[in-house]
Amino acid sequence: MERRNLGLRKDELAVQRHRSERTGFIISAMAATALPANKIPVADYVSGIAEGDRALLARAITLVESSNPDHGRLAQSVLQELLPRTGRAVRLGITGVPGVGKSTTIDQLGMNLIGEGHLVAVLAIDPTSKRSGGSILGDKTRMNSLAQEKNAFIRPSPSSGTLGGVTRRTRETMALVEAAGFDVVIVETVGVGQSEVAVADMVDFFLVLLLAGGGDDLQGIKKGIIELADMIAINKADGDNIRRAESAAADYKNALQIFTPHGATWFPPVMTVSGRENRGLKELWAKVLEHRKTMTETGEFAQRRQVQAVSWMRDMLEDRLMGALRANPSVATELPKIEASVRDGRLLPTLAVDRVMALMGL
Ligand SMILES: Nc1nc2c(ncn2[C@@H]2O[C@H](COP(=O)(O)OP(=O)(O)OP(=O)(O)O)[C@@H](O)[C@H]2O)c(=O)[nH]1
Ligand SMILES: [Mg+2]
Repeated sequence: MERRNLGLRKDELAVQRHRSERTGFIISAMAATALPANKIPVADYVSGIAEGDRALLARAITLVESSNPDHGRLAQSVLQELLPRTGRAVRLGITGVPGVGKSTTIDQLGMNLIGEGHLVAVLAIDPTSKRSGGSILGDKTRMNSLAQEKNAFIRPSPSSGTLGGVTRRTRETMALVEAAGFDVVIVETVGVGQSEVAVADMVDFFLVLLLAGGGDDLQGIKKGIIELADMIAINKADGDNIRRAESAAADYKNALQIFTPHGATWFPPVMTVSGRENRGLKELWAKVLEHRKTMTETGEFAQRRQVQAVSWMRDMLEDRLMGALRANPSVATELPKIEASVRDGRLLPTLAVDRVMALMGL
């Protein structure tokens, strides 16, 4: 047993063992060997993932999430080889304030899709996870059904790093799960801060979940999320709440007319759903497919993916440059002093930046 553990941290092992018990993943012959994750040859990762091997997929994701540069390089080689197998999934982003019912909806929608023969992967971007210890998918009870489903793959948000870093890792994980044959990838993000923009920038369809709430039914519009939305769903339209949800939907419909440009191919629909009661989710998925068909016909689908690929590259470039900056020893020594001078008003921010750039040789 001890030999098998080689190369995996204790916590990683615990997670893997836990996951395989819960979902019944088959541990492959390859993963069962004593090889640490960074000693498995690229070709074995590639063929294993292409065959849908969950254990190798999980280990490749671990490489993607690792901060070790050797792991990073190996992950990039694997991703490059798998590139032709990526891009075929329906990529759906879901956002909404905490408690709006994202996980419940994903759980139910995911089960519906698995019932239709799909393979569903759920990833998360949770900028708050550092503080809250990974709330978004950490609480297993939130996706009870999917968590036990062998045709589902749930991966919580990488628990550390900048939003840029988390975004990169989620994109790369998306590529890996697609290569492993998952044909629906759902990315959940909590509706705070910049993470919505990041998710909207990596999916084909961005769904905003809202609640009918007393008086502030247009809360989403204030935040500017609506401009990113390909669809709005008022959730928890069940029990006593149905009428209120429908009235909120009418308000949003009106408001959206102001935000959608004239001549747009897609007019974001507004629906009421109940994730808990599986109400409206069939219609919701039909809209996702309709959007895909319409946008494919006009060429906007391909265009969106192209723009996203470039923005992925730019985000990575920024991430890498910032990484190089932080890793530079002279910057590490000088930066606190430079920042202190800026704080005291002795040095202009622009000149401070010049100095840092000079330290980098730029
Ligand atoms: N009535 C009703 N309650 C729901 C529905 N969906 C979720 N809930 C309840 O709302 C609470 C929050 O649901 P979650 O699915 O965890 O919400 P979330 O948006 O994923 O929350 P965070 O991950 O914390 O941001 C839970 O108590 C759910 O049981 C629904 O469709 N109807
Ligand atoms: Mg959740």
